Amino acid sequence: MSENNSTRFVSRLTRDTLALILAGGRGSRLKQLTDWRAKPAVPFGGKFRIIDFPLSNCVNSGIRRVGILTQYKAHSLIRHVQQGWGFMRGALGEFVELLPASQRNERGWYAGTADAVYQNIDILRNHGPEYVLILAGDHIYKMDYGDMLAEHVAQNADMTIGCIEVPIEEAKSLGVMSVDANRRIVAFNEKPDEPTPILGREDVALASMGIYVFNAAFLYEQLIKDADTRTSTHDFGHDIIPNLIKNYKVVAFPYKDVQGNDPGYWRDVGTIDAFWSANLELIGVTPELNLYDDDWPIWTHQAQQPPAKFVFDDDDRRGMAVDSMVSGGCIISGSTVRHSVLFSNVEVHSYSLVEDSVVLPDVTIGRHSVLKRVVIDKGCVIPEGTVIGEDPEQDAKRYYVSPNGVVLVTPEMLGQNYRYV
Ligand code: ADQ
Ligand code: ADP
Repeated sequence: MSENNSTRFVSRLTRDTLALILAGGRGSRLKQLTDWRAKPAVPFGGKFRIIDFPLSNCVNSGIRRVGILTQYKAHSLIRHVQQGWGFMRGALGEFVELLPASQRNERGWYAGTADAVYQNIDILRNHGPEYVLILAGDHIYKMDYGDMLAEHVAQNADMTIGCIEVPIEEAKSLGVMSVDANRRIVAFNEKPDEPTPILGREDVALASMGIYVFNAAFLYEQLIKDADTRTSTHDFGHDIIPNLIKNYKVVAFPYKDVQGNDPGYWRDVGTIDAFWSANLELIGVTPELNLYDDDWPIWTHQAQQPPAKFVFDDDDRRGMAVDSMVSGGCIISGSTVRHSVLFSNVEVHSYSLVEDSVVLPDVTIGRHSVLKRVVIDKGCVIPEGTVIGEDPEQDAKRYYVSPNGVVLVTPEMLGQNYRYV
């Protein structure tokens, strides 16, 4: 196929596709950061939320019909999507639609991921897509889904699963597959205690990214079958995939990022440690995840904010940030910020030091504070003279301290009940 024809081929496929983002999980390993919001709504990278990544991947791939399945603590997710993603052009058939668990059948709340999709079959059918792309709402990566759709069609597959090579230890928390020479999946185990390595490579396994392409009619048929199976937990990883590989053509699609890096950047910021380090990695000179790439922009809700401001205090002490990312609306006065990410509207007052920290939006840090290796949740007001990160035992009495010694501070831990998550 000539390049022109193949581009047209892919654009037809993306137009015929409806994407569903599974955004209902809590992400309990993020501790109190997800006490009030679902994991996909967790802020990331200075001004985004995690769900902006799969959503932007859809829009940039040319998939402009997107449903978001929500369940757990969906309020902030819903607000974010409504505020930030209203730019889709309804007149052209584009939409980002929220599909909250609304007890559409006798089963009640969404049981597993497959049940979440099953409960929306009538809505899917009404939209009439040819293909359904199912995505997890909680990973950070940049991927052109058009390539995966093209491969799905070229292989004449019933289902295609995005996959990535991971160290064998990490594979224990993922779905692990084995494939034949044509990348057809011949074995699949969800979160195995002993992951099967890739043949000849003892310490690497082939893991599912939790992203799936289905022919729509085939998906509906399988979901209905699964819904009638009493022994099923109605989950893609546990039930649907292990069943399908027995009788149908299920193919693995190896992930490349949009720059063509194989495997490319893909992060599950599922723990406080992973969340902290993935944010701080962005500060590096050439981070693996490039947020400054005009070819694959990450879209989000942009509040109107003035530029970040760095001011002297009364004693002529400089307010400054080095080796850091500082978002709009921040004011750093007479204090020092080092190797940190400050989200929007953070105020750091005089005589304070913020180091190796991730500060979510709308935080105020009082004078004479010292904060090191801290994740501060949205809306915290840090009282004057607060010291965190010097004495883990002391910190653990009041805050959450991660295995790597990162301290999480939320408004509740400070005795504040601000909650605009
Ligand atoms: P997990 O991520 O552990 O494994 P799961 O907890 O089911 O699977 O979450 C998948 C996605 O669905 C998440 O985005 C989550 O927010 C969402 N979700 C969970 N329950 C939901 C519900 N009831 N309603 C709506 N959305 C819900 C999966 C696969 C593995 C694969 C990993 C990759 O099962 O095989 O390796 O993803 O991370
Ligand atoms: P400190 O940081 O020393 O405790 P302030 O709270 O007075 O001092 O803030 C220091 C500086 O931050 C001010 O001089 C001002 O330039 C800037 N600033 C504070 N609030 C605002 C605001 N609402 N709009 C613009 N600038 C502000």
